[in-house]
Amino acid sequence: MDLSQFQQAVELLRSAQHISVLTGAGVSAESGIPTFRASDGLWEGHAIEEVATPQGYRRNPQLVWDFYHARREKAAQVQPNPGHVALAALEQHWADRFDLITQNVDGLHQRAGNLRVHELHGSLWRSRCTECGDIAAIPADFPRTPTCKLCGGALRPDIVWFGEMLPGDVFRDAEFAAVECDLMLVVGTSAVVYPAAGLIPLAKTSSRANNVVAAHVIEINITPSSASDHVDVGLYGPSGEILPQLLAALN
Ligand code: BV8
Ligand code: ZN
Repeated sequence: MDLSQFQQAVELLRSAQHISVLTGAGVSAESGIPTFRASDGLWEGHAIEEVATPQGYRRNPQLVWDFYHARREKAAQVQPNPGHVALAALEQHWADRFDLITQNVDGLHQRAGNLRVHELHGSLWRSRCTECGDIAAIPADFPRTPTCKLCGGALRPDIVWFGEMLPGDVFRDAEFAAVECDLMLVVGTSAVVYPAAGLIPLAKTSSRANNVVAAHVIEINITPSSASDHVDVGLYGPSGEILPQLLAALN
């Protein structure tokens, strides 16, 4: 990692008034959860269209549930890594001037202690009724083929699939956090999925009501991403190492 870039990142953190963080699958990689695109388009052996689209669910709801049951069981077995823990410590410091926007559905940010988490793509830990829309936490004794307790309708994972809208309230909060912040950390994302990736240029170009300084952007990734040309500082290495190093340099 480039030390002058690291020093620049520390200075930006020190002077930040409001921090927003955008995370992707890479922040959970060191916990043992496979990233989305490392598996050349196959996701744990499945084509994306089969398991992460409404068409795939309609075609074979059981296959989709088995895919998400397996990912939920895997997420239950792993622990937040030092990168997750460092992000929770950052929120402790900035409190209500800190927002964590995640594309991840594994719940590891919350398990590490983050409270202000905006889950853009839903959660492995919730179901949604295809009939009455009820959203419920998934219990330990969840059946393989689940039905709604309220109306008996078929349940689906409470996940945003390709071609589906993000939850309006969540995305609005995420946009607000991108506009409000004067520093955005972009951690472990290939930045190819929209509208999530659009939050990065939004942070850079937007200005807060009371001042014209738009946000600086720091990218933390093991390799450059689609966002790299637009970031102010790039720190390339594992986020589970870099985030704790940044935190230590602040203290
Ligand atoms: C929408 C479900 C429209 C949850 C996900 C053509 C047809 C249809 C749609 C589109 C199209 N073209 C564009 C679109 C829009 C589409 C899109 O953006 N497609 C992309 C692929 C081109 N977007 C959508 O469909 C969205 N909805 O547009 O609706 C609409 C409009 C009006 C009305 C109706 C509809 C919905 C997008 C959400 C899709 N759901 N997942 C789940 O099961 O997980 S997205 C999926 O990608 C995952 O959620 C994942 O989080 C997300 C982003 O990927 P990343 O998190 O970045 O993961 P990735 O593996 O790619 O990268 C990992 C990174 O980590 C890498 O950079 C790697 O270097 C780094 N890394 C690895 N290890 C480490 C590390 N970094 C640091 N440390 C490490 N140790
Ligand atoms: Zn129902």
